[in-house]
Amino acid sequence: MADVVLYGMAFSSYVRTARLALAEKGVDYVLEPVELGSEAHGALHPFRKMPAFRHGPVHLFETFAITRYVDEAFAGPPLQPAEAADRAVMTQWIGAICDYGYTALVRDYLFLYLFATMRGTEPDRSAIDAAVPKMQATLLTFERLLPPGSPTLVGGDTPTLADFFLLPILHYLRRTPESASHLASLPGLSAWFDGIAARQSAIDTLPPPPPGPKG
Ligand SMILES: N[C@@H](CCC(=O)N[C@@H](CS)C(=O)NCC(=O)O)C(=O)O
Repeated sequence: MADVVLYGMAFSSYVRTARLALAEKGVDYVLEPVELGSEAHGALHPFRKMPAFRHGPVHLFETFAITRYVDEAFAGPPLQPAEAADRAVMTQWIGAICDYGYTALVRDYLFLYLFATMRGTEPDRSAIDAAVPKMQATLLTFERLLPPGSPTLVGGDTPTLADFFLLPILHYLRRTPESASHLASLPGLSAWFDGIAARQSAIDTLPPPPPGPKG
């Protein structure tokens, strides 16, 4: 049995965040798929979400907990700032990405495209039109929070966990029309994305296309 196991699907943005942290630290691990919502899944994650994580006797869920553990338990480059104030800014970014960002960008917008792909139907045009203003406002807020010209969200030269929470979401937003054109108008976020997406960890964790309709 592998020493480090990440449970989840490679197309999930949160799973990719955990994979990015593991890749940046150079940790060998196995990515084990879960049957979403199954009893076996419930045994791994009490809320039946992904990812879940195991390292020997350590069992974890919640991506921030998993990635902090990966950073602190393994050798390799630090993924959290040394200074308390910078670490707080990193945590602030992660909170904003997982709360306001995930809601406006993923749940209320990207999922409209994802579920249509999974059903093999056209996305709901009126629902997309209703979600676009919040998606645009959220990305504009992220653009304004990014320190000017910075290659990282916190402002240093090297990425922190915060960068690995936002990258997987922007990866998908660059593939849907309204968000792609809005991102093209945001120079800071666009340059930030290009820098982080060029890292080896990002190339090694590129997600497969979302699953299509069954049967
Ligand atoms: N707060 C959780 C969120 C995890 C989450 O929402 N994962 C999504 C995939 S990106 C999921 O499991 N979705 C499946 C479902 O809701 O059934 C974390 O930080 O890990």
